[in-house]
Amino acid sequence: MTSKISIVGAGMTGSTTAHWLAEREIADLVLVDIVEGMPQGKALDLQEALPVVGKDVAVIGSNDYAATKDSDIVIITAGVARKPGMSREDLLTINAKIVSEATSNALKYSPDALFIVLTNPLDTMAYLTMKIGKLPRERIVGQAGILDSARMRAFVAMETGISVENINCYVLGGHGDEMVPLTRHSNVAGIPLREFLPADKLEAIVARTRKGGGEIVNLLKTGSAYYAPAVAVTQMAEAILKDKHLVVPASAYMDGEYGLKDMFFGAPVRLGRNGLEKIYEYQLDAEEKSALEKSAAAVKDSIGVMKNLLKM
Ligand code: TXD
Repeated sequence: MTSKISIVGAGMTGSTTAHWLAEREIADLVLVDIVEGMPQGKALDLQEALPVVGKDVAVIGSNDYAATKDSDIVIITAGVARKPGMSREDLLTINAKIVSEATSNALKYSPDALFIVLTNPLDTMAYLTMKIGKLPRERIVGQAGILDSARMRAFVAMETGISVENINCYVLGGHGDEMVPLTRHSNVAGIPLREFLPADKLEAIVARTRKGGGEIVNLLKTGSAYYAPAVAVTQMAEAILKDKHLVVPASAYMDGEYGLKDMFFGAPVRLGRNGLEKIYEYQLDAEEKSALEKSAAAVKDSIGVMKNLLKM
């Protein structure tokens, strides 16, 4: 492989990301974690699976960032995950320290890498990565929107019995319970979702989407979702390495878009080989704007708390 992706945090999300990425055969992979032996063990297990599926990808596990040298992309999933009753914000204090360390260490060995952050609270941790790494906004995005939109798509498919391939949904805003599922912009085979489903069903889908992460946390009892988040970040990494100019919902640094400044927020972004190429702005009606402002306020609060905590 000519490309290299390093995944920091070889827990549920990190290792599942390695699995999806290996299947795509787009880059050699490195898993880094602080737990001794664990990333090595998972990497070796995955390496031994690849002959069966016929994929030629090198997978290395390590506790040392030296193994990540010259990565094209660094994916950060290191940190603690939610337990039942916890919000994503509850993770802030612990994860801020872990993400800061991960960013600095990864940059030592891959000064030109693009970063994709998953660690929660997502928009705040992406902001932290950008500031700690002194990265231009092109080089750092956070994964949230593909996942949130995929959840909404899955719920619409369950409700309608129609193929997920026909269902397009868009979720805007922060990766928290105030996220904004855009029903007006979502559709089934081009037919607006609002025409396709009765209002009460649609409302229930919006509510379930907003709490989609919590639903899984409550079922699992230990840890949070990982299959869907991992395949979402895989799609982002693939779009970057293949220079696809793919537009996906993701968390990006806002510099005036949607009237927001100096914060990360979920919006449609175009991804290519240089990372973030462009942020698109939807025309929003008054109701959508007010939902967006609520979501932005929640993210701003979280970033404010982190800045105080780290005296940034
Ligand atoms: O879509 C999204 N953005 C999310 C984010 C979807 C799923 C998970 N999301 C968040 O990712 C979640 O809320 C957590 O903050 C992270 C990681 O979740 P995961 O489910 O993968 O948690 P695990 O299984 O506990 O794995 C975390 C790993 C674990 O192996 C730790 O040993 C490791 O992180 N860890 C570290 N690795 C490297 N360096 C340091 N300092 C470190 N600290 C912990």
